[in-house]
Amino acid sequence: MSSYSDLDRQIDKLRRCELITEDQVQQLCIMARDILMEEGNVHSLSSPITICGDIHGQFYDLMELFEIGGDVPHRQYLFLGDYVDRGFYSVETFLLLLALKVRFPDRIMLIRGNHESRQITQVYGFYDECLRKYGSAHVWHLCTDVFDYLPLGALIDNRVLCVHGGLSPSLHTIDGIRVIDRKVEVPHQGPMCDLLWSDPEGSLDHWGVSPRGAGFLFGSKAVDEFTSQNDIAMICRAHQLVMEGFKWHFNKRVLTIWSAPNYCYRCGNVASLFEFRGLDATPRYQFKMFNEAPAETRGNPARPAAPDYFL
Ligand SMILES: [Mn+2]
Repeated sequence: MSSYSDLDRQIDKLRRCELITEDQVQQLCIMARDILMEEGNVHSLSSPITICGDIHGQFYDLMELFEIGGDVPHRQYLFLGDYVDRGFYSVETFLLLLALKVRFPDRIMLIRGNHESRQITQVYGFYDECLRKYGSAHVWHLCTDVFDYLPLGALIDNRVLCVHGGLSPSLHTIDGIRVIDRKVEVPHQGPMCDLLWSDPEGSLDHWGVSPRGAGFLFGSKAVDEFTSQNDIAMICRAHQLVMEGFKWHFNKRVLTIWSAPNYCYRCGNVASLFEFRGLDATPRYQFKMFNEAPAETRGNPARPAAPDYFL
């Protein structure tokens, strides 16, 4: 087993965007799995907490995020998934977040996004990156095995439900999420798939077909019913690029948070963090906005930008 000092050295290395060895990755993934296995599908957390949306391998922008939001373990973080694919540093990004999780399990929470999947990462970059940086698919296998253990959601102060995508027509209660057998590859359909793939749609009452080909579009009445039945104040999710970094839907009962500035190094969007401090009579929170890391700190991208379609 690695000691904390070994782990701290690996974290220092990863913070410099340097790779740790394959043996260290293996050890880290074993420890991470043991921790994640003990977490429920919907992990309970307490405010104050900083909630972050998609990162997508933009390592140097993640460093900006910690610069703006404060460091682990001084701040408590919840990341809403999509750590990998698209950006140039999925390996370093995921391994750093995982190492922080192992080192400070109660101060950083990682839930699963639709990109934390064997199938998606073979198309959108993470698999190729592992092959390029480690010379084999071993690290990809280790990481994607950890993906299966990531929780599907988190519940803050019993009143704010956090998931990567959104609601599912086949889930009416949070208890219904709690009993899913999550320790599998993301299925192509069904409740687990929907939690990771769905999007809010303002023009809908209930449910619509998603143009993504997975998950659903959910409307205002679907949100009404779910929030009142489960006595929650709001749903916080990520999954969709918003140029302004965050977006409210349905009279502030659903929030989209996006934390990859200048997504794919060319979208020109700002990113944000959601600092949630609790619910009294009204929710107390603050958004912190941030831009991409300066070009001189991020080095040269190893390959051209990704194609047009943003999953
Ligand atoms: Mn997503």
